[in-house]
Amino acid sequence: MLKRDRILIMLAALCASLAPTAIRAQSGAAAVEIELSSFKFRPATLQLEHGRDYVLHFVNTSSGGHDFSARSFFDAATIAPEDRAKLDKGSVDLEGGEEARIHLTAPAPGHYKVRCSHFMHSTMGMTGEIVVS
Ligand SMILES: [Cu+2]
Repeated sequence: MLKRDRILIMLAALCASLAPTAIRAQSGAAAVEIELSSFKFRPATLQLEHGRDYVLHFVNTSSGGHDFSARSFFDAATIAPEDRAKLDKGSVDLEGGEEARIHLTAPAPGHYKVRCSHFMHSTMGMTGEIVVS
């Protein structure tokens, strides 16, 4: 076998081993828009499918700060490594007008609570739920 052919075969094998990751990254990840405002999440209930890839796009449309605090959900989900730093103790914190995208794979089926942890915001109705089925 020519040395060049061996190199080509090795390259083909390398590409094959990398392909699943590349496909997953470009993905069939479903985009989900979540608006944070004073004092609600829209939608208030997110319906996700266990094991499916998502891009959660959080947008704070108000002038004040809010967060999307869902520790049990984010702890159980598989968060893309490049997005892990956007979470602090299971919470995405956004100043007024800010947005963030988190790529993740939905965790085990269940009901996961969501709230804004800013002072009094959940009392004023800023709560929600993620339902994974
Ligand atoms: Cu809030």
